[in-house]
Amino acid sequence: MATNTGSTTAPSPKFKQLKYEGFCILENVVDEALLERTRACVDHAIATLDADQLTRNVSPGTLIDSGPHPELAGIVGNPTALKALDEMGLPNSKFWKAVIISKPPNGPRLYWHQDCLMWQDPRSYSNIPPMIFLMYYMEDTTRENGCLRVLPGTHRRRHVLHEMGEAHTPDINSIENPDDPRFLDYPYEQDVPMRAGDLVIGDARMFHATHVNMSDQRRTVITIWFHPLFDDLLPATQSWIHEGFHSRHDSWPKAALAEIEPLIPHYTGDVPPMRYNRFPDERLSAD
Ligand SMILES: O=C(O)CCC(=O)C(=O)O
Repeated sequence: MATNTGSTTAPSPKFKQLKYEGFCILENVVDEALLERTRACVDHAIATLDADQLTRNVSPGTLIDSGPHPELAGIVGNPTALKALDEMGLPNSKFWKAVIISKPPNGPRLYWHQDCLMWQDPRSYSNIPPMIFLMYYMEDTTRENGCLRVLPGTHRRRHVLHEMGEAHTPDINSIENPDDPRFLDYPYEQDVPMRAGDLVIGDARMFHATHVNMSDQRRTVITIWFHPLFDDLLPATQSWIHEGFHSRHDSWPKAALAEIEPLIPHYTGDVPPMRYNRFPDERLSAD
């Protein structure tokens, strides 16, 4: 399968960091108006949240799906971020879904996990991520209010955490076992404190987690899932992204869909969607 970066020029420093470490940060990519609009959407989503949802997902936080929240279209389609991705050599990104993840005061750690769902696709064993996250924090984050933590390099190297179970199952999301080793510290982990208005782009294959929110304020991130170089993914992967997007967002108002128009996946073949697969096979080694 031909996989290229879509660029003939030298890779940018940001792309190099994403390629070797698994993440990079872009500063000042959201203006105050867009932040305010997104915060209003977050306020509404949290106000109408079913109380059980937070109990079931106490480790990550609210985990509110983008489907019922077309006001997220502004931040999802943020043209500054899309231009930056193109310039980094990751054009033709398609949108799967976004999630509003709000950690209440004293919200616990989020466990270590990676979110790649297409480990059967050869792209998952290449230097071009099959799936990336764009995380926009609504507040400045620090170790005190539960900032992101990452394990650089784990997107391309096998780690002991790969053997520790699947992410986002009910038991780990609800912290059935507080002694689960996915809540521990690991050598070489790195804090990623963020400023509201900046953007962290990460490879979905990289292990990431968060600290406890020890503050008395909630701390919210919008996680947005993109699939760069969509046409280079396997047909079954494209078909799955297409279905995941359209089943959630086709009912968004026309104006919201217009804001994300370049990101809408269109798979026109007849291959059925893949079955999601969160586990790498022997093609991922520890070297
Ligand atoms: O809450 C955070 O800061 C990180 C969220 C996260 O890990 C995810 O969306 O996969």
